[in-house]
Amino acid sequence: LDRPAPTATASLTLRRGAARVLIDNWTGTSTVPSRTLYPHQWSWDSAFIAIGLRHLSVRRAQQELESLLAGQWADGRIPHIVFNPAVPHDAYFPSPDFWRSSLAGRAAGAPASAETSGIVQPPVHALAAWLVHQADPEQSRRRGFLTRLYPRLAAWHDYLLTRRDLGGGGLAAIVHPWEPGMDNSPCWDQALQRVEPAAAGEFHRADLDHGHPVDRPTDLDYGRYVRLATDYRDAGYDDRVARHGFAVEDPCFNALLIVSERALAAMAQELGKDPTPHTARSEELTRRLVTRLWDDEAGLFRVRDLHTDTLVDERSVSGLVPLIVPHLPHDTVQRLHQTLDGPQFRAPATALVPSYDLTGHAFDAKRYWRGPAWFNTAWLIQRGLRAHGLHDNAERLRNGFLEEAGRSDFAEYVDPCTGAARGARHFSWTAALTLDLLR
Ligand code: 9WN
Repeated sequence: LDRPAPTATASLTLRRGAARVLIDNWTGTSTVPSRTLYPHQWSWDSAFIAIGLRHLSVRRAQQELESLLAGQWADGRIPHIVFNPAVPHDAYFPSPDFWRSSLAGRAAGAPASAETSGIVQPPVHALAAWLVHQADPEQSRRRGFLTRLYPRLAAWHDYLLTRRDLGGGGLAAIVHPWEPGMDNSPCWDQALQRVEPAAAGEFHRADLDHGHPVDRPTDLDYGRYVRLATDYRDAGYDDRVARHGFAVEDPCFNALLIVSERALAAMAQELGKDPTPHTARSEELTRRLVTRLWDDEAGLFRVRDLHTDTLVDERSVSGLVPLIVPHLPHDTVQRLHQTLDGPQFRAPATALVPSYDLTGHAFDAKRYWRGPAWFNTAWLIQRGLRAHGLHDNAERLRNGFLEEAGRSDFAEYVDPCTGAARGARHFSWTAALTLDLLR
């Protein structure tokens, strides 16, 4: 699966195709992940999208992040969805009338001016903001981009490291399977067993109007997602009083927090502020990530279930994404590299990284985060490989990414056993990260 770098002509075709996707998915203030499946603004999607948009229009990339932050809550949380009021409620489930953020979330500081969800997604935003700034520092300074973003992003990280340190071990916890952005990963199966699903008749799954049932989470999964979100909403989305039926520490989520904390340090420096609180925090987080989530025998990071305070016995791509953390112990990097190249994650038909262990008991080549290979995790891992000087592997992943993004018409994900495109097409972060890898 060693693909050559794209030729100049192939690069031009890819660049045009990717730009077309982002132009078509732009709503005027932000970008939808997909016109069909996801018709609102999603949190970590927007961060990846801004990273690509900066190559087309720095101004638009800034707007992408700023419109997301318009939905930020007073307690610092950045919601996982900011709803577009022009989109009919039946176009996506759960809709604003399920979350009821402006009413139910008032005490936790939900904005009155926008309807949002009440949960979060991985903190890629500060990394994205810093990369957007770097695309045109002069223009960014003129517009006061970082001056506006820095305090908001710092408040976001503060929220995660105070209200969400549910395990008391200094890492951020997630309280819903939608929060890590890997909704139906087998990593959550054990913890979800404890959650009584909402009855199927209580909700209508709009995702099945556009997506294929074999590609998507099951009805049982959805019953549990609805139950957890309902309970959180009924507790006013207030982490001080909510009794979370699901609480885990996810390696990918926390690795992104570390990298974003380093981006905050760079921003602080640029703004003439003291960067050391951020560098110290990123170092402390790195130590905690290794202490709490590293499994040397498995050769990757694992999820910690906070209800049992044990590591979950599943191997997923989330445990490989921490390669992106720059100051990992040397041995840890070597083990991660071996795991990535071993039988569990080296897929027969894609250069991308499968979302779950190919040899694992729950592996399913088609179903969303239970096996399919995704473009955002490949982008993160190739960045991590580069950060640790593993340039040949990074290049192999990059070339494979570009080839498969083009061949799949910018698919949401691919089947790692056949290479077939799955899920939505013209998916925004696939297009955005293509632009970034084309440089
Ligand atoms: C629920 C938008 C989002 C991504 C997630 C992906 C999927 C939503 C869904 O789509 O989740 O948030 O309806 O399945 O799992 O990573 O951010 O692209």
